[in-house]
Amino acid sequence: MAFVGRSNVGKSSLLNALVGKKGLARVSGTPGKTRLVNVFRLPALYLVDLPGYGFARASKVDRAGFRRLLNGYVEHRDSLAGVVWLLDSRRALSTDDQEVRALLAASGRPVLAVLTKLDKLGRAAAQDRMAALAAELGLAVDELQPTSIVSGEGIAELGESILAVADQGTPS
Ligand SMILES: Nc1nc2c(ncn2[C@@H]2O[C@H](COP(=O)(O)OP(=O)(O)O)[C@@H](O)[C@H]2O)c(=O)[nH]1
Ligand SMILES: [Mg+2]
Repeated sequence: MAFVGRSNVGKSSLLNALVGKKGLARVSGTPGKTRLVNVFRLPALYLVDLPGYGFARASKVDRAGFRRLLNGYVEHRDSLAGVVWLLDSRRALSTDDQEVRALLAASGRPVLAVLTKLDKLGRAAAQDRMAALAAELGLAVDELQPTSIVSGEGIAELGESILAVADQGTPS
């Protein structure tokens, strides 16, 4: 399963929360830090932390390189069971998000849409943002998985969903 999302969305934090090991994936206050593909081997599957996109200070060459990496991974990686796509619950979709969304849709891969940092919103604001993002994505609200590494909300549920997708992706 590959983890995809803009820089600073909380990918590494979520990977650590899922695996239950702080510091396994490098969490950073500095956007654009993860420039390598980090792979975490679990008993049932591999979790792949792809570099974040949309980092404002990244060079054109870096951006193009990232785009090639993501395209190649999503379109050609035979062993890819699915994609966990992270969106910040507080933000509207960026242009990069829109492009990645089109790429994921075109790939036909199973996609788990995850909202991060729900603890930063109050209950009413969280409901509003989830409805707005669902509408923007053309999804039902219950197709978005809200998460927070602070409260632990949604981590176990996401783990279950990942295992279910990985299971379906395993050749028999
Ligand atoms: N409050 C809060 N902060 C978070 C959450 N997830 C990540 N962060 C913070 O967001 C920043 C970026 O996280 P990181 O995992 O490095 O993002 P990445 O660039 O997508 O890998 C760090 O300061 C994290 O502590 C969350 O659920 N709640
Ligand atoms: Mg990271």
